[in-house]
Amino acid sequence: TTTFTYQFESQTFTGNVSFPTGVFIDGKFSAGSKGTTIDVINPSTGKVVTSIAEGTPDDVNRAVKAAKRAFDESWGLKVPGSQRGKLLNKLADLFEQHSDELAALEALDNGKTFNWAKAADVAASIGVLRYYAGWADKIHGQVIETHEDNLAYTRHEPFGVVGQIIPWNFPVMMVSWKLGPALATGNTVILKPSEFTPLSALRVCSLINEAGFPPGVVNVVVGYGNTVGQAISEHLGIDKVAFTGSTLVGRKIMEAAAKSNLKNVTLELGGKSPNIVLNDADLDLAINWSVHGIFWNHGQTCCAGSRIYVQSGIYDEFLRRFTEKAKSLKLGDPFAKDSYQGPQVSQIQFDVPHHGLVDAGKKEGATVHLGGERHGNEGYWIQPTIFTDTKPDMRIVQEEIFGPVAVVIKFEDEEDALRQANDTLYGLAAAVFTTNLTKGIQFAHKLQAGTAWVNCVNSLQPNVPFGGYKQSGVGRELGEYALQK
Ligand code: TXE
Repeated sequence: TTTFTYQFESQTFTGNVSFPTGVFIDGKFSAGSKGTTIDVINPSTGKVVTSIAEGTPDDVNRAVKAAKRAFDESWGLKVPGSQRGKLLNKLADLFEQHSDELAALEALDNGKTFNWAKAADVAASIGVLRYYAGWADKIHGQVIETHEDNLAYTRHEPFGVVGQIIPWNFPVMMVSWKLGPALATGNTVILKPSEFTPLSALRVCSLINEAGFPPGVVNVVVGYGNTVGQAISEHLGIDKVAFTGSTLVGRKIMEAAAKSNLKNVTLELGGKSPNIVLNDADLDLAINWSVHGIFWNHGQTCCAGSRIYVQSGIYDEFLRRFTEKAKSLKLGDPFAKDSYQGPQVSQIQFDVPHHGLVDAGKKEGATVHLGGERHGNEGYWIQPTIFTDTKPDMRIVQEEIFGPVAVVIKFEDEEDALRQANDTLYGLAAAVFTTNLTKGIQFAHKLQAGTAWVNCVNSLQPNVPFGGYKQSGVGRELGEYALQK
């Protein structure tokens, strides 16, 4: 097992960060069964940081055996909820103690800025772990009266071994969203991080040992989707799979689950979330949130407010000030104090938004109002980009771009805005800006989305459920809801 030490020297974080590079099974790190490795790239430069062990389907088999044994012998309902909660709280403490390090790892292989990673991703992860630690000893069923001499009761039992496949856009936060409810309810886990961003999850493995979780309760196998991801989805020894990623892969996972053992599936998939700004909106508020909605995390956010519908009375002023604000965002070294935007995560996540969709928008005749080009000569930066003069059926209006690319669309009539907002195969999130709260709430109820925000965006709380309508997903994460399935 190798541990790699990376030396950071930046204005924000200076020091060494060590992270293990093996597959993590039964509490131990080892090479993958084939002995091959995956190169981890720093998206700011396009250069290799290190290489880590490549997990394989054989490693998944090994992990399932360890997870099953741990479930039967040292976890599940054998361990009191209070003990599961204590360990989750200990893990949260360790996240707190190592938050600089975890944030630095996010900046290193994901490219998000250190400051955002620390203030948002790592802080939110701690909140989620603590929230589920609190639930661990409060999970119970009901007593149901059936007849005077008779009663029935329900028991909330864990699934057993659960598979968790997560993406690269919020690497450490997705670890917490997945581990929190699964461990609180007594499941054991095989987690597959994205092959692009494995470093923070690997570091978390050593924190899991340090916290004192019994070996085999959490196993982490980094590998490719079509090998390790597929093996998890079709494994007969896995009782549930939870996935966050593309709608395309979500379909494959559901199919593999159906064809194997009908394992329970939750999916958190893509989105093309509308953000509606009405004539009576507080413009400062609407502009600030709209900028954050699409440009935060470089547009690589499943609930990004990528379609901005603005009512005609304020359209010109909104567009002018939204553009100014977008122009002022500082692109640069993720470790620099004043950077807002780092690079896209990978060559492919640069090519698809930039060469695929931005070029499609230009060809289909939309106006590039701002940006539309690469930023810098190395790494994967895309300029904050705004399209106007779009048509509803254009690809940039319909498809998830997953880059810093907004379409701003003028509308007259509120009913028309609602119709356009709902004209999508997705339904993850939506937002409306208005100072008339009654209208805001009425609007929110008519938006076909798992989450509808009024006068804010991207507000994710540990205790509030999150998930999609339509092809944005199946099931809910976070909140009490995530304990149920
Ligand atoms: O996602 P994938 P990609 C969207 C976004 C993005 C697009 C493609 O639009 O541009 O998806 O990104 C694993 N069986 N989102 O291709 O492939 C993979 O290894 C099992 C939205 O990177 O879905 C990784 O761990 N697993 C999204 C995870 O799936 C498979 C976040 C996600 O990768 C697999 C990411 C297979 N056959 C992308 N193939 C969100 N909802 O936030 C791949 N994987």
